[in-house]
Amino acid sequence: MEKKKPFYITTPIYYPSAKLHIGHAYCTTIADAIARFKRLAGYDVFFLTGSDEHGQKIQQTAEAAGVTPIEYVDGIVAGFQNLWKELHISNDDFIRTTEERHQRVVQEVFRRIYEKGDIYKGSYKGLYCTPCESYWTEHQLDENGCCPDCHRPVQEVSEEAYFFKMSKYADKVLEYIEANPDFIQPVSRRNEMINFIKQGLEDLCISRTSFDWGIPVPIDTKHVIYVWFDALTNYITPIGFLDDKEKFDKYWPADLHLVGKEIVRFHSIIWPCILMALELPLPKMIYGHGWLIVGGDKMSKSKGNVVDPLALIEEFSADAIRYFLLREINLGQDGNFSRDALITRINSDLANDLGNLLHRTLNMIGKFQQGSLIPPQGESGIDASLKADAMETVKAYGEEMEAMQLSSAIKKVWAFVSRANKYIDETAPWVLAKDAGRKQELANTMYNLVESLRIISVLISPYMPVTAERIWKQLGLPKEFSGVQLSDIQEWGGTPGDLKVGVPEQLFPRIELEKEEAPARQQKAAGKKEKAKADAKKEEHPEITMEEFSKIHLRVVKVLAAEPVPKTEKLLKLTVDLGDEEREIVSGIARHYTPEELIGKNVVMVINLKSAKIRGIVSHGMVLAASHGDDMKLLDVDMPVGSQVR
Ligand code: ME8
Repeated sequence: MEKKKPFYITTPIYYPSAKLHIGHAYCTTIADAIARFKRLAGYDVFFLTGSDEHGQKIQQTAEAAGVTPIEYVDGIVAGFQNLWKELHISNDDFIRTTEERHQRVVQEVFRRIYEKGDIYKGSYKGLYCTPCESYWTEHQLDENGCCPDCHRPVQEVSEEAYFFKMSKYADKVLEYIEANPDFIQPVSRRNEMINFIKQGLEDLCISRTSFDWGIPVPIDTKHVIYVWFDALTNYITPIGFLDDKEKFDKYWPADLHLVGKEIVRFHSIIWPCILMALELPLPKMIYGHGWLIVGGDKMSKSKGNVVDPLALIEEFSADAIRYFLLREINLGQDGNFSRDALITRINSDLANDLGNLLHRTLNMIGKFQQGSLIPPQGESGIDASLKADAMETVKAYGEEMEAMQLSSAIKKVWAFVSRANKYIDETAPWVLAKDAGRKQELANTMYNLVESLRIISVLISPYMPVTAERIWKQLGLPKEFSGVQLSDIQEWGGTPGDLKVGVPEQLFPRIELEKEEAPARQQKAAGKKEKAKADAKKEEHPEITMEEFSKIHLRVVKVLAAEPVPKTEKLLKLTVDLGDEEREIVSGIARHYTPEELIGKNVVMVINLKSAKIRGIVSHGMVLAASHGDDMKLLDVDMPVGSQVR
C-alpha cells in the first residue's frame, strides 16, 4: 500500500484564564476544516490543540478563587475539551502543559540549549505585562507607556534570571524568512516580522523567580521557565520528540502552525530561534489569522463583548456556526461576528439553497419514482454541462483549499448548489413526470441530481461534517461515509444507478428574524431604506447583467388556496403549487382580487426571494403583478405549473 504523506497542523494552546469565546472557536474551527480536508485528500494528518496552563496570571487567578492552580486549570480545561467535542473538532491529541510528558520535554530542551552555551544566567531589569505574559523594552511600549498589545500598565521587574541568546540567531532567522516566502503568511504579517527583526533582537529572559507556577529550570529549581518558552515547546511534545524518533521524523517539521495575528511574533521569531538552537528544522508555515470583531472591537472578556460558543451551538447547531465562521470571514483579515449575519446565512445558504436542493430532489424521487433511482441512459443520461460544472467545482475547490482560501472554496461549492437548483428549474421534472414517454428523461434528471448532491456532501464535509454525513445517508449511498475520500468524487458517476434513496429530513430549520420586536434593527432598516430611495433616485433603472438577472428564478405556479390576512386591507395569504412543492406566500393584492377569483389561477412567481415575515406569516416568495395607476393585474399565463419563466 502506498504510504500516505504526513501533514502536521497545530492551533495555539489556549490559556485557561477565562471561558473560551467564539474567537477561540474560530481559530480551532479553521484548523479543523484544514485537517479534515487534508484527510479527505489522502494525507496522514496529525492535528494538535491543547492548553497553556502555567504562568503568574493563572497562579493569581487561582489564588483569588481560593483553589490550587492545578484544581483551577483542571476545571477550565475540561470545559475546553467539551467545547471542542461539541464543535466536532477532530484533533488527534490534546496537550496540556501541566502533563508530565510535556514537562520532561521542556526541561530537556532547556538543558540541551544550556549545555550548548546558548542559555546563560544574568540579571533581568525590565517591563512586564502580566496579562499578556510578555516582556517589553521601553521603545516597544505604546504612546501611554503601556503594553503595546493589551494597553494595560506594565510593571518594572528586576531579578536574577536565565537568558536565551536570541541575538545569536537574529540574522539567521531573518535570512530564513527572506529566503522562504511561504514561511510567514499572509504577506502583511511577514513584512511586519521582517521589520521587527531589523530593529534588533535582544536576548530573551526565559526564567522567573517571583512565582512558582511553572516548570522548574532543571539546573536551578528556584527558577521556573518563562511561559512562552514552555508553551511553544508543546508542538514537539506529542509527536515523540523524546521517545518516538520514527513518529517525530514523520511529522516534524510541522506543516502549519495556525495562530492569531498577535502571536505570530512568538511563532515566527522566538520559536525559530529555539529550534535553531536545538538544530531542528523550522516549521513550514506560520499563518496569522485575523480576529473576530464584535461591535468594532476584538472579542475579549475584559471588553465584555464575548459570545459564548456553547450557547450558539445549542441554539443553531455546530455545523451552522462552523459554516458561518469559515464562509463569512477571509482567513487573514478581521471579520465581524453578528447574530443577524449568522441567521441570514443559515436561512439563505443552509435552509434555502442546500436544504431545498436535497429536499426537492428526494421528494421528487419519492413522488415520481417510488424512492428509487433508475439507471441513466440515452443521450442526456449524463447532463454534460452539469457534469462539467461539478468537475470544475471539485478542481477549483481543491485549489482554493490547498491555498487555504477557505471562504472562496466554500463559495465555489455554493455556486454549484445554485447551479443544481437551477437544473431542477430548467428540467422541470414535474412536467416530465406527467408524460409517460419521457420516463427515462426524468430518471436521468433524478440521477444527475443525486450525483450532484453526492459530490456536494463530500465537498462540504470539512466545513459541516455532521450535515455532510446526514446528506450522504439521506441519499442512501452505500459506502461508509467515514471512509470517503476526495478521490471518490474526482469522477462523475459514483452514485449507483439503482440506488434506493432515503426519506427527506430537514437539514436546517429556517430561523425567523423577529423584525417587529427589534426597534434598533427597524431603525437601521429605516435608515437603509432612506438611503436606498436616494440611491434609486440617482439611478432609476440601473443596468444589470444577464448573470445578475439569471439569479432570479421565476416559475409558473398555481394558486391552490387564498384567504385574507386578518386585520389588514391589502394582504392575502396564498397557498401555491410549484410543481414539486407547495408554499405559503403573502401578497398585497386584496384590493384587486377576491380569494375566489385567485384560486386555480396560474401566475408567475419569484421562487428564490428571501423569506420574510409579514404580519406574523412567513412568506416564501412573491407573485408578480403589473400596476398602472390604481389598477393592478397578476401576471397569469396559460402554461403548466412548474414552467420556467425567463
Ligand atoms: O495566546 N478572534 O493563548 P490565548 C480570533 N497561550 N482569534 C482570537 C480571538 C478573537 N476575538 N481571541 C483570541 C495564547 N483569539 C497563548 C498561545 S501557543 C504556543 C500559546 C485567538 O488563549 C488568539 O489570536 O490568549 C490566539 O491565536 C488564540 O486565540 C489563543 O489565545
